[in-house]
Amino acid sequence: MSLLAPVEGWYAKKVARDEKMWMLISFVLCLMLFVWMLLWHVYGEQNPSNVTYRTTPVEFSRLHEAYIKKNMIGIDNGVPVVKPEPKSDVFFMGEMWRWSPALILQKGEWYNLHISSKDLMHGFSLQPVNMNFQVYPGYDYVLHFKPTEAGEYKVLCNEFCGIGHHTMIGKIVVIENDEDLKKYGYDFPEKSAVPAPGTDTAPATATEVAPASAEADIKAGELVYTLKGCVACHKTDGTAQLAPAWNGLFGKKEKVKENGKEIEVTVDEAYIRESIVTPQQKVTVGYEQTVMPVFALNDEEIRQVTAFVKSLQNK
Ligand code: HEC
Ligand SMILES: [Cu+2]
Repeated sequence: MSLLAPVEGWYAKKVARDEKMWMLISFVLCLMLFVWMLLWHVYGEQNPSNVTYRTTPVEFSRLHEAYIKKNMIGIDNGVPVVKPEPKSDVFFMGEMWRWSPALILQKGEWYNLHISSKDLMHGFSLQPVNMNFQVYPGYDYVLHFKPTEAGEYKVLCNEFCGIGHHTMIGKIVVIENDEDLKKYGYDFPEKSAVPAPGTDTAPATATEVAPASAEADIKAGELVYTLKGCVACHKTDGTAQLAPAWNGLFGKKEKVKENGKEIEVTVDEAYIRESIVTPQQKVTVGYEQTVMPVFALNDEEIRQVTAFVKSLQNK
C-alpha cells in the first residue's frame, strides 16, 4: 500500500492527443506485421515444411543405421559420411553426443531430411544460417529443403543434453560440383574401399565382413565404432574428456570402481566385453559423471570392436 492515496478520479483522465496518436501508430504497425507474417509464410519460403511422423528411438535408430550402411562413402573423425541422391530421403540423427551422418549435399537440389533423436531432446541449430528446430525422440521431423549456397555448415545442439553437449557438432557440406569435395577433405580414395556403397561385394552389415584376416576384423570394428556411435564419447586421438580414449587402452592398467570399491584391472578382452555388456559393473575412475549406455552388440560385433581397440594399442 502506498503512503498517499492517488488523486481521486485519476483513471478518468483524458488520454492526451499525442498519446492517442502513438496508440494508433502501434496498432497499425501490429496489423501490418500480421499481414506480413501471412505473406512471408506463403511467398517468403521462410517457414520449413511441417511434416512429422510418430516413430520410436529404436525404430529410427534402425532406419538410420541401415541407411548409413547402404550409403556411406567414408568416415570423417569416426562419423560416417553420406552423399545422398537429390530428392532422396536422408536419415539424420542426434544422440548423446553426436550428429550423424556428415552430409554432402548438392547446391540447388531438394532433399528430405528426416531428423530425430535416439535418446533425449536435442536442438538442431544450423550455423551460420541460424535455422533452429527441436529434435525429440519418438518424432520423425521431415525437413524438405534445398540448399541454395555452397559452403560448410555446422549443426550445433542448442538444447542442453548433458556433460558432452558442447561436443555435439555435426557437419553439412554443400558443394557445387564434385571438384569441391577435395576442398573439404572429402576425397576418399582408399577409405571408400571399406564399404563401397551399392556394390555387390559391400558388406550389408558390419557383422557380415568376412573375418578372414585380422585386418578385416579391425575394419569391421571401426565400422561398429562409427555406426553404433561409440565415437560420440570415445576418441582415438588421446582426448579423454567424456570417456576413456581408445588409443593405448588395450593392456593398460585401469582404476575402476566395483560395488563402491576401487580396484585395478588390466584392460583385456574380458574387461572390454564386460564394459560393453554391463557398463555399470565396473565404472572407470574419473568418468563417473558420464553414463555409458548399454548397446546391444552381438558377440561378433564385440569381437570386432575389441580388435579395433587392440589395433590402437600403440597409437
Ligand atoms: C554416452 C557416452 C558413451 C558412449 C556412446 C559409449 N561409451 Fe563406452 N564408456 C563411457 C564411459 C563414461 C566409460 C567409463 C565409465 C564406465 O566404465 O562406465 C566407458 C567405458 C568403456 C569401456 C571401458 C574403458 C575403460 O578404460 O575402462 C569400453 C571398452 C567401452 N566403454 C566400450 C564402448 C563401446 C564399444 C561403445 C559403442 C558401442 C561405447 N563404449 C559407447 C561412455 C560411452
Ligand atoms: Cu544435444
